[in-house]
Amino acid sequence: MKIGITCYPTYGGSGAIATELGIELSRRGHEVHFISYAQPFRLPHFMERIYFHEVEMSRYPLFEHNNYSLSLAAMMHEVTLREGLDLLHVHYAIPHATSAWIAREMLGADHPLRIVTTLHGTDITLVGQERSFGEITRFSILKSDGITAVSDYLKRETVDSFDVPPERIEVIPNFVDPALYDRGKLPCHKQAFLRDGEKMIVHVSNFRPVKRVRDVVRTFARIARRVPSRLVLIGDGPDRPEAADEAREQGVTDRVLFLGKQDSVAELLACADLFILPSSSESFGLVALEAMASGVPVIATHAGGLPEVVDDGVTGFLAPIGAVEEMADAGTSILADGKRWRAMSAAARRCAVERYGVDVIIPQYERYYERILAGERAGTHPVTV
Ligand code: GMT
Repeated sequence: MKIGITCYPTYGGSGAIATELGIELSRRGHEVHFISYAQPFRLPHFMERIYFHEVEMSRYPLFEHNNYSLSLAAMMHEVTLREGLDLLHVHYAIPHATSAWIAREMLGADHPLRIVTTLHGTDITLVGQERSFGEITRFSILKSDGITAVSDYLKRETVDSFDVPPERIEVIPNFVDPALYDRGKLPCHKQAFLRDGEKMIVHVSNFRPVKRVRDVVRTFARIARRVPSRLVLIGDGPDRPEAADEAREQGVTDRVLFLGKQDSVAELLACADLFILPSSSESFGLVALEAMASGVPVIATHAGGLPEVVDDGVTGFLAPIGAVEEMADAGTSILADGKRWRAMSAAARRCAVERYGVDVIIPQYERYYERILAGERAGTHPVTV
């Protein structure tokens, strides 16, 4: 197949998944064309059968506000014609699904191009529910030939909030490459952060309010009183100062490290002892899966799709949103009991490989593409506005 992939190319789980999907598809013999404003951050320099098409923005002075969605549509149209794409797979509904729809309209009704849209999370739970975006989000989703959601939770949200018929949405969960997240093979950088005997607790996010970074620090502070440990914070975003304030208030500033944005977290997760993700909303929680693949037990909340990823008591622990005492008690008991930690670490790795490994999930995408190309075309469904 010849597949065009569009995603947000900078940081974020949707861009990471879209890029890893492209890499895996190319390994399986498909030709993949990334179409975006920058090269996806997880794309290595050269890989066979992978191409990158940079969307150029018009600099005409009248366009004070940029026209990315239109430039993207124009590039999707051009690449489809030039490269003979069979399918455009867009990640994150807005504006990618809208641009893909414009490109397909430009090609005309007889052109066989098909569009698959993967819903990732905030495109449904936040952005799509802004009053000005609601209708165009729904329209663009419904005009896609295929629609996938990364969790059962996100499917339910899309059905409930956007009145999309449930049979139109296929759940294909996020995935992880077990070979990339292998604590047995990767170098450990623990000595750069920790003193002998200390445990390494990690959080990775974009430091937005939904991530509840104050809860990360509060939970850590309570664990650190009982188990010698340090908190390694990876990523950056608007709530980073909140995390620093909380560390000061909790008196743990000297045990909290801010590493900022990192392209790859595999080597850091490879030596982590515990991962904390206390989000108030999370469609899936890809970083939790990456931690599990690295053999790291995960402390998370019951929010959104997290209970689909973390098996409470087996691969980690789930608590109500904001329940820092519960999370801290669970974290402490896991870290203080070596036998329990080893069992959870092994279970986390096993679950990530057996349920969410690339060899399990990528064939699901391939089969779904085949169904869509064979004519199962959701986009013909009438859109009532
Ligand atoms: O909204 C974000 O946090 C970023 C967004 C993205 O585009 O990367 O993350 C969403 O998609 C990820 C990949 O499918 C999921 O793992 C995250 O759970 C999801 N974020 C939220 O639902 C908040």
